[in-house]
Amino acid sequence: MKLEKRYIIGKDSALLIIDVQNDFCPNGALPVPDGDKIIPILNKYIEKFVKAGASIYATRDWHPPNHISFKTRGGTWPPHCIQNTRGAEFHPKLALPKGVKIISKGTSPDREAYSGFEGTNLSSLLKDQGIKTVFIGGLATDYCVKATVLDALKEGFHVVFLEDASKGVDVNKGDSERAIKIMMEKGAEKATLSQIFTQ
Ligand code: VGL
Ligand code: ZN
Repeated sequence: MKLEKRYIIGKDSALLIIDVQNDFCPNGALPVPDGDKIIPILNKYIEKFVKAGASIYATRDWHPPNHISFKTRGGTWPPHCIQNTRGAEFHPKLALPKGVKIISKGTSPDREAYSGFEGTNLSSLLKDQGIKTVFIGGLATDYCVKATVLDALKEGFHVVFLEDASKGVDVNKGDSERAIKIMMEKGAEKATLSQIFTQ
């Protein structure tokens, strides 16, 4: 039996929760199948990170009504996560703690931004705080989670993809598996809740 790596989280660790919004959950405008199933697990991660005094960031897709990614503008997706609508709100069951830092992305009409780092100050916020390792989970594995993981690696962070706290869209069968493979090849590690410990 292979011993699982243990991750001990502290003040130099951050949890990045990607786009756990109503529109990406069942009954939303762009639902990830079973997207809401990760929420109870994410809440357990949140508890551990709060206990460890680690930081918690939540990204949100936060589009203007005329966003370039929408089919209405020749893009790929149905309109989703439009600023200040119910679909753009975080899922009500997600227990975001006091002091969570919210990062809005995809806010310019003419620019797509899958990654939480794209067009935001996320990288400098993390670096100014002395964050070395980011633990990333959320929606969707094959789009925004993948893009955020790859950018975090480029920015020089240690990156741990949270396998049990992420779900993919799988527009094409196997997209999520391929996304995970690419994240690992580029240098991310993967973990589940039982591997996370507080000091
Ligand atoms: C996302 C498609 C379009 C995501 C955002 O959060 O993964 N996917 N916009
Ligand atoms: Zn979007």
